[in-house]
Amino acid sequence: MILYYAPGGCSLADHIALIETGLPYKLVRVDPNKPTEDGRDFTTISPKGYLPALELDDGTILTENLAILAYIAYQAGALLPEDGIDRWRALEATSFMTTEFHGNFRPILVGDRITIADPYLVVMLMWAGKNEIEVPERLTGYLAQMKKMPSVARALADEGLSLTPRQWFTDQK
Ligand SMILES: N[C@@H](CCC(=O)N[C@@H](CS)C(=O)NCC(=O)O)C(=O)O
Repeated sequence: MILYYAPGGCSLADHIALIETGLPYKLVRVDPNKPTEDGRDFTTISPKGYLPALELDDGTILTENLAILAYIAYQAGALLPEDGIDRWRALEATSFMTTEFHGNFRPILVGDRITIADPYLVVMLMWAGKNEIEVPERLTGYLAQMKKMPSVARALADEGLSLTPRQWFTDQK
């Protein structure tokens, strides 16, 4: 699989999920109005021009965070409980973030297991930090815990980002 990403963009959620599951993947960086890292016009890969995009092993391109995160979870048999209400809560929370994250940040965590909602919430909370938007202490504590996860630290390092989002987009490679 190939994840087309922009450093610190919402594709970071998929990047963390890929690392967390241990599935094999490659990264191709996409910057606005530039050829992809490997020299292609991104709109020939994904005509919408939006990130993230995931290229499956058969060349199929999948877009939309909710679909990509659910696909990663399905392939790995992880990050999305197989049944029970937590499965639907994880999808509910991820859908809420993809559609409504510009609204209020709310405590929407699912149970005590990591699901596909968590990497997305990490990105949203980091964006909040970058924009100096205050979030409830409970979520600040959650983010501090999540930043200690090896998958989060590795995804940030791979994208050339610091743990302090305020510096994002100025300290990129
Ligand atoms: N609904 C999409 C939204 C994706 C999205 O907004 N991606 C941003 C990067 S974080 C983007 O590619 N923006 C490009 C643009 O606005 O032209 C999803 O959840 O995947």
